[in-house]
Amino acid sequence: MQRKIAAALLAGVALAVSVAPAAQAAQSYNGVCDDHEVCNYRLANYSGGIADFYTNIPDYDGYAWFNYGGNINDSTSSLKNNADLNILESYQHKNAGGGYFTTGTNGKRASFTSTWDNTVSSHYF
Ligand SMILES: [Ca+2]
Ligand SMILES: [Ca+2]
Repeated sequence: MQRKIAAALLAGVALAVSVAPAAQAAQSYNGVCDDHEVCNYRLANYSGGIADFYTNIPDYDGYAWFNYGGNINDSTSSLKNNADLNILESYQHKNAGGGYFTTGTNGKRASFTSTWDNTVSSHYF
């Protein structure tokens, strides 16, 4: 009898272990900076609010900062490009309009120059 209980407990543990990774799967725009995402931050040094995206975003208007609030358009001050294969292009205007700067694969920018601070309105990989 004790052996049966032990086997049942072990089965329960095995099930819990196998389920855990699925619960942690990366999700776009959930406030967590995951692999393969571009993660924008409201303030310098990756602080003050986050917006994390897995895909191109042609218009930042309508997205809000997690943990901070407010529209993300024209208010990014630092970012991470967690994409392994894709260079990130951050644009001054929506729909890839205006000037842009690039951030390499797995690159980071702890702060922007004054020209780019609080200007980004779209991004493309
Ligand atoms: Ca995420
Ligand atoms: Ca802009």
